[in-house]
Amino acid sequence: MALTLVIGNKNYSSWSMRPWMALKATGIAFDEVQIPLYTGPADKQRILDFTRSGKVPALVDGDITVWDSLAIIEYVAERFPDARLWPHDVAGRAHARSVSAEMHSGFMALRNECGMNIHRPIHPKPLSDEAMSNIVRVQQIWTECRAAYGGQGPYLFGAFSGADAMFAPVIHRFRTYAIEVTSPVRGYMDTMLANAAFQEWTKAALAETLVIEKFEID
Ligand SMILES: N[C@@H](CCC(=O)N[C@@H](CS)C(=O)NCC(=O)O)C(=O)O
Repeated sequence: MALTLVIGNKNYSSWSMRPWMALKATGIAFDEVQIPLYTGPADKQRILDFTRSGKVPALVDGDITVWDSLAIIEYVAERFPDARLWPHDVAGRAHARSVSAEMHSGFMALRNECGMNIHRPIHPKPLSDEAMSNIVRVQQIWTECRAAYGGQGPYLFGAFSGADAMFAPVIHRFRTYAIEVTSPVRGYMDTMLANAAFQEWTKAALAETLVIEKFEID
């Protein structure tokens, strides 16, 4: 039975993008159910019918439903070991899981001040000190990963991994908010921008016309 991934608007739903990228970039077949976010009780109920968390993403695999982006990526990594969503070596896996968990639980200021909005015209905006230090930390993570694993391929851990999926929306944030980045970080962003799955999500996001006013603040 095919997997079904329940997602929100591709333009705005950064949490949906993460497991979608993990599945798509590794060639795992899945169906998509897209439910527009913040439109009112009917769409909210559609999400609740899949997961009582009331949030996307959720993954349905037969009788099993997994919700929350990182739990879905962990589930997919376990269910499809050939997809190699985590690095092969134990140290690499520990590192990839740590940066993925750090992304999942942190960077609140960056997330709040630079929401993913793929169709936003590119321009900078004033950011708080907290957001600026989040940006420094993201660049530090990416630079350390690339320095350690760059010899094995162009992604954070050489081959594409769950960590790239977890950071994928940050590429759009850095791009649309015109964040100044170092040259190694730019190189990694270019790799992600050229990724076929990343481009497919982006194209679909740009084709969406539904606007969520509260995410169009700047
Ligand atoms: N920690 C969750 C966050 C999920 C989340 O906040 N999803 C948002 C969309 S990006 C959502 O479903 N919002 C709809 C709502 O709250 O009604 C994850 O990692 O998946």
